[in-house]
Amino acid sequence: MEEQLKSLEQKALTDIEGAPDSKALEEIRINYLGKKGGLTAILKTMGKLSAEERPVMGALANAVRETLTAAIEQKGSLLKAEEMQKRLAAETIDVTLPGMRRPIGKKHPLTQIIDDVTDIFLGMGYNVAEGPEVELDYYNFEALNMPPGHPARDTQDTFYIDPQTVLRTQTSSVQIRVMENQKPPIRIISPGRVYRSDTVDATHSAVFHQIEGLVVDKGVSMGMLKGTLEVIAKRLFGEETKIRLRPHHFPYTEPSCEVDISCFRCGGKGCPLCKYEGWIEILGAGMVHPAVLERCGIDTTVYSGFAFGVGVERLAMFRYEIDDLRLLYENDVRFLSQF
Ligand code: 2NL
Repeated sequence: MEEQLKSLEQKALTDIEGAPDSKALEEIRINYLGKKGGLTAILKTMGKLSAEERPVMGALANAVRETLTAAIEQKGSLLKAEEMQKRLAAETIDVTLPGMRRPIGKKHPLTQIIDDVTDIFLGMGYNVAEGPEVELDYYNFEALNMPPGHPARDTQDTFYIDPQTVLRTQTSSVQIRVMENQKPPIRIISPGRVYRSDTVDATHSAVFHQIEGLVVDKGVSMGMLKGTLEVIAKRLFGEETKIRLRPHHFPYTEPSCEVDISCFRCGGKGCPLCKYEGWIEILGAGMVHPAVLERCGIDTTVYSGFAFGVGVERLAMFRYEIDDLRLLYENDVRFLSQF
């Protein structure tokens, strides 16, 4: 038996030494030291030994088990270290390779216009006011001199939620709310989404954007309105741009006007962009109607105001020379990335 044990030990040590990897080493361990392994098989024959031999062989078997266990442990940590080295080498990341560039987005042309106009007005001391898109009929119409039955509030042009509630048709409603809650001086613009029950075509959309402006203070005049509009026109369309005011009618301003800019493409000579007019209509404006101010609790013996409204899509179509406004809503990056 002693020889059997010695020979098993020798063979096992040779196998352990030659194990190519951790997996093979584990197989070797099971082969020699496992429940059905070589050492157990020898120990099972211990019964045949004499009472004197048995403890001696038992001790020898234990010594063999300890020797082999230690050898396996030592080889195991050696193999583990080797395997880790190999993995590190195989999984090395080349940090000098060029990275994958993330495509960077840009502002939607409508957002660009709103942001540009907002910047110009912030620079002149205006604040930005926002308000609900689902609005009371009162703020959208009645407060602006459009009582029930007034032609300008024709049900055809308005999305009604219920008889008192509409999707706002202009952002004037926001400005009425500000006038109710703040004392003059008031200098605000209200950019935002507005809704009209229009059939969609190249120049109409049921959902579009507007920027309105409002100034209320002592001594506010039509001249100040004209000066203000001139500043925006020049900033948006170039310093050589001229403006022209034509008489018009809005229920909420008196007097009212429509405002044209000289064509930035031909300088006023006439071209396809301005339809050979030399002028392009860009906004509506006027002095706030005294009845509108009074309804908001503003004393018209002390204060006066001017207001204007501009369609953002219309500005975008001229500024970027887009001939169909539906392109602005399709979110096709090939189109949007040009601006
Ligand atoms: C247009 C016309 C305009 C206003 C909007 C306004 C607001 C208040 C009081 C009086 Cl709170 N007026 N806004 C005034 C004149 C014209 O917009 O054609 N927009 C596209």
